[in-house]
Amino acid sequence: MATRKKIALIGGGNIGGVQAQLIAQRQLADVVLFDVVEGLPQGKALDIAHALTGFGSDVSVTGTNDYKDIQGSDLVIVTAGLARKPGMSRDDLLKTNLGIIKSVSEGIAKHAPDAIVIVVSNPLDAMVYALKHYTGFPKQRVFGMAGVLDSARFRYFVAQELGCSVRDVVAMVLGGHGDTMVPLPRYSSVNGVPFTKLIAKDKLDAIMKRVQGAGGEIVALLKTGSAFVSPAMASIEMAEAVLLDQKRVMPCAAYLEGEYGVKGIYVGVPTLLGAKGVEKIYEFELDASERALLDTSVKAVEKLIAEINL
Ligand code: TXD
Repeated sequence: MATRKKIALIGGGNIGGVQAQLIAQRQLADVVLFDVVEGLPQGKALDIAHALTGFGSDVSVTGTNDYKDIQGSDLVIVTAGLARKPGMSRDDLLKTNLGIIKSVSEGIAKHAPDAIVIVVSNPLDAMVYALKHYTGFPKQRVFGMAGVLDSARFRYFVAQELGCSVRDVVAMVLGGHGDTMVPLPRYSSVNGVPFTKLIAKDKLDAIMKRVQGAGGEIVALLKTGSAFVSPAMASIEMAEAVLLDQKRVMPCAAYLEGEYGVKGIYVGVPTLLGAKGVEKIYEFELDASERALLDTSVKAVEKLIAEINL
């Protein structure tokens, strides 16, 4: 008899709490919320558990400060780390979050050595690279959440512009999770009609600029942290693709070994997500301007990864 899958959420902060709630509401898996702050994961888990009756959900939701409790997790999602404050770039989090990712990697490698790991912590492209390095897990089992959020933002802004349902809008965003990310309007469409055929260039350029700055826009408004519902939702869409073996085609930060002419770093590319993690990387032709934008983004990621010097 198939038993329920198990997800460990490493980081019980703003995003972790929403992730736990979404997993419970969707009855996706049993969930263990881990954090280093005493009481935080336990309190959030208990609160969500008290809502299971309302959700009509029978998953188990627990909180812990002990890595032993993540034993046997099929999937681990990592949000451990500091979030941005106004005026901070994602890169400003590098040194602090690198130390956190090192300790998190040790806990995962010891207690969930066969798990698939989705990294969310910023600066994303460097943190996912560091976690793969520290855990020694194969590239298929370690990947980052960025493009699903960035493309969700792209889809939302286009749906708003056209007054159509978000369900009929698909979008592709490549590259690093930063200001140099590469929205691809040519490969984004409303029911098959490319954005470039539906929206005037100046308006589309303004939308793409807003997508690149969307994280910072929320940080400036919230003042005390960064986006958390939309990143949680994006990571749970990826978690579902893995745990339900959905073979979704989603932009993920994946480890490249020659794809798109890139070697040895994580970059956002279209991937096939299923039970084994990143099961395939899709390469498609880019025109000269798209290629130039991707090269700029790759250079930004390479610079960041060089700084962590692993
Ligand atoms: O698209 C994306 N990938 C980004 C990611 C979108 C938005 C936010 N992005 C990043 O996720 C953000 O810049 C942060 O680096 C992470 C988590 O964001 P969140 O908003 O959840 O931050 P919080 O609320 O500060 O939560 C972080 C938790 C907090 O409860 C700490 O106690 C915990 O991390 N923490 C740890 N957990 C485990 N182990 C260690 N060592 C640890 N240190 C701190």
